[in-house]
Amino acid sequence: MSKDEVTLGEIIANFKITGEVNKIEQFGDGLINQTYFVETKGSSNPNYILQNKNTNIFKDIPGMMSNIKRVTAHIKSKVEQAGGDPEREAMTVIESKSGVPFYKDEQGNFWTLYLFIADTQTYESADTPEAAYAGGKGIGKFQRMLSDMEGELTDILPGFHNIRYRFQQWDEVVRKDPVGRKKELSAEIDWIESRRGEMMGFWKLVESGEIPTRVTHNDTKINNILFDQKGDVLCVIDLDTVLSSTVLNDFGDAIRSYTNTGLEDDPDLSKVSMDMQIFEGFTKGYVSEAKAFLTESEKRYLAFSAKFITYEQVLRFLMDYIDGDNYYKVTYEDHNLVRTRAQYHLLQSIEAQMDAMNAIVKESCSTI
Ligand code: ADP
Ligand code: GN1
Ligand code: MG
Repeated sequence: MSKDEVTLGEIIANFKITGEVNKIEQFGDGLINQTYFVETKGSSNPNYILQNKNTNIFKDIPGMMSNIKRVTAHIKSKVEQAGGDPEREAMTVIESKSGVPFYKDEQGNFWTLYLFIADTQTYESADTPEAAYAGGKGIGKFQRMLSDMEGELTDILPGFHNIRYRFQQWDEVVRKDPVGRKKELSAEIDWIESRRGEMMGFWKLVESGEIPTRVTHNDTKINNILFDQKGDVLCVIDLDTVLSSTVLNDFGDAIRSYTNTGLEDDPDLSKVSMDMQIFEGFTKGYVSEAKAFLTESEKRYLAFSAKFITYEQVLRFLMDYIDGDNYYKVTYEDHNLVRTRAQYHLLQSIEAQMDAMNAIVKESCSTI
């Protein structure tokens, strides 16, 4: 084993695992945490997913893990009632040897461990309307299973999809311009400012309660879902952001990633657009499950939520670029600016197709 593996091996030794560690390697394409695959010796022992949690972003890991324990316990009970496999259809948190769902090392880093769910597939975008339908059904089912969970979750990320809060952050970062990047960005800043009123208008409906608050995932991009070999959603993962918010965040963020014909950080804007057939597939799958709880006000804003979340993502990438790249992992100097432009191109494509999107939502809600 390499030096890093030895160190990681020492971390894992603090968790209640079954079997002996064979190999540890970096895993996945997440933008926030460091993720590792932990292989154990012997085919009867489970493998694991180890994560070094990003404490720059997550300030309350015990609170986060307590939310995740509650959500996974609730989902597992639903899966069991339906005769499914709770270790494949829900995340399983492995406790540390001191009996808590995380381990804090001597440097103050927080680590978590989950059972690895084998024989799955992950994607960066949906290739077919059928795949999008499966994804929509998966997110709708995730929300439906949690729709009767009692008690509030701890708000470990205050203001996460709260655009009023994002504008406060934005105003401060733009004012400070800490690394002097603002002077080149007047067009990009105008993309944000010209839509500010519209976005606040929507958010006021959430603040007034006209659009209700429920248990939501808040990071439903397609690579946070494990599909089985048949292409059905097996398990919704990356539960770090489970919070009480509007389900529209989950629908909107999924549309932002599923329907994109290019990459989230595509330097070639001609590849980026919103695919209507994928939108239709996802919407139909989502509504088939979510009709059990959606209110009229939620249905009315489903299509708009894709615009809202994509706009928010443009703002977040641009804000991080102006701030000097402190939030998202970047692999080259202008990465956050490239992401900003690609997401803005997607936003324009969504805006151009809004009438057709609303028509599909209306039809799906009345016929399914
Ligand atoms: P991040 O918060 O950095 O996005 P994720 O929790 O999404 O981290 O994990 C990164 C990747 O690791 C996922 O996209 C997925 O491919 C894989 N992964 C995470 N948890 C599991 C699991 N329990 N079983 C199998 N694969 C997983
Ligand atoms: C982050 O953790 P990951 O890579 O699944 C981010 C999301 C963004 C996304 C953009 C906690 O998601 O909000 O939409 O990157 N997660 C957090 O790809 O900020
Ligand atoms: Mg992720």
